[in-house]
Amino acid sequence: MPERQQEQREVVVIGAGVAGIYQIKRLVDLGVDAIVLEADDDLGGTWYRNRYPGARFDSESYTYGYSFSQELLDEWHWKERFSPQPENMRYLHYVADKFDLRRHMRFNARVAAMHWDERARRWQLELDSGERLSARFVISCIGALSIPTPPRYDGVDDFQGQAFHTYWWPKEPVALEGRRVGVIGTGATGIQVIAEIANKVGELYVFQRRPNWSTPLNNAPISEAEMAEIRARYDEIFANCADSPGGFEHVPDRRGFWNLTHEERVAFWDELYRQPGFAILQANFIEIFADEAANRELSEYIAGRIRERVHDPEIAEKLIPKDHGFGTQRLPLETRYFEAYNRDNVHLVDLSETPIERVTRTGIQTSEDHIELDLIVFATGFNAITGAFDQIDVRGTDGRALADKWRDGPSTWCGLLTHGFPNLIMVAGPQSVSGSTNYPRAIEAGVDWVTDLVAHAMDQGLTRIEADADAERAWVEEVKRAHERILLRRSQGWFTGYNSNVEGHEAGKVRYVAYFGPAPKYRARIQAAAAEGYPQLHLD
Ligand code: NA7
Repeated sequence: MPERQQEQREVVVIGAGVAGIYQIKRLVDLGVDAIVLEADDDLGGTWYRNRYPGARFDSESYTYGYSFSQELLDEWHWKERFSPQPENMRYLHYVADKFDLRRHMRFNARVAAMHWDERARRWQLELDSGERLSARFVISCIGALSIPTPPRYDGVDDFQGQAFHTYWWPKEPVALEGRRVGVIGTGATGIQVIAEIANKVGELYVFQRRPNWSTPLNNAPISEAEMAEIRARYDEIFANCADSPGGFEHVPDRRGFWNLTHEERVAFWDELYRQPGFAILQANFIEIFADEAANRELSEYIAGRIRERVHDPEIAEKLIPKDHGFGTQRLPLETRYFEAYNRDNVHLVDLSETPIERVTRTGIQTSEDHIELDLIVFATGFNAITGAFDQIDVRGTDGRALADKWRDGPSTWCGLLTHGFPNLIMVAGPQSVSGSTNYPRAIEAGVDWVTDLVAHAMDQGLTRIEADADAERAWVEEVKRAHERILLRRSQGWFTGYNSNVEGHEAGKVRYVAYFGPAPKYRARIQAAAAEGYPQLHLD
């Protein structure tokens, strides 16, 4: 313990991204003594880091922004239906400045450890600088996709050119013109970056292990007049999002897949394919998520679209997923992604046929070829949802490590608290609904719930809040049941906790990291818990 007086806070919020910004706003308004600790040197979280070319929302911008301030809604003009990263950062800065939140944030403050002190009923936190703080409550806003996972190929460190994960895309401009660029990974990130840089680089090599389904984003500018209409409709927009299973304005079609003819379904899909964003997924028939025959028919339709757009039929086949149905993994949205493969400078390297053997000093060696490269971009994903917790040495009651408790997968009550770790409250935590919906909508609901709990604790003079072990077990069972109901249960992606670059997260080992029931049902459940005086929690 250092000589000087240790800093004591009522609440420490970890992370100054979309969740942490709103969380600190609510706590400040409540008059709570709170501070945000942010590991990075600025706010913005995912939007601060993911500055690779092509990074943008795939939620409609006006459904992504915060809903809490009428003034903010009146002032802010979203310029594109799906706003790009630089604009998103301007927005988050605008919010932080408008509400004077920056003075409650400390940057370059990475939490290395937090240990529960049962006697004091406080968390003792240690930053990687060695500095210590103590807090009654810790609210984690640490990001579901904040721990990038580069591949574990031999020789990665030997490469003499530039190489980085998309999450670490440098702030300074990266030369692309005339260069030989390799992109490894074809998830939502790879698909954005590939489509954006295909016509800017010399040669582009796409290293694809498994293709993903992807459909058009259908982005467009938002004019002053349209923005005025959106502003007038904000109440309705947020009410629609709150009512929909995924937190979007797109509402599932309930006519019944099998009540329509094949021709009627195709006509409907033709219309959805032209619509913006996740309409093709969220406004589709609900049967596509659980009924294999329905899903197969839709997948075949989308495959047909890919065949239409890619000139070379062999390449088209390689870009069509054969191992999972449409919408059973996170759906990437694209802008002229498939057309990129019609360019002479874009080369698809199918790793299922010619796997990468190693990275060399000058490029990538596959089982067939050595490909010379100037720049390698790893779009290889994240240690999703639990990864950011694993980075902190979190010790609960009896010194138990959270990483141990969650070794085979997380276990929480509604993604908000976890037994054995009192006073740690999670916004968008594992097994909450956030991972599977329009993030900020779920985040706002989560922050509001957490803030009410903190207010309740202050009111009642509570110093210890812990999830009940049985209530937690029941929630984990509910999370599993929701998985079992949908085809997604068999897919390999971060929704099911798969990541080939992380030990123990291999294919076939499902980690129940997110709740896939409808968002309104989830929200009703946590609101009911609050209304009933939190029977699933031990309050003391
Ligand atoms: P994802 O969706 O996890 O995609 C990662 C991609 O990288 C995927 O195509 C993987 O192929 C591929 N990958 C991962 N490791 C390797 C190795 N070692 N070799 C070759 N290819 C590899 O991450 P994203 O960043 O695209 O998206 C994450 C979320 O960020 C996204 O859903 C948005 O919400 C924002 P695989 O399928 O595993 O064979």
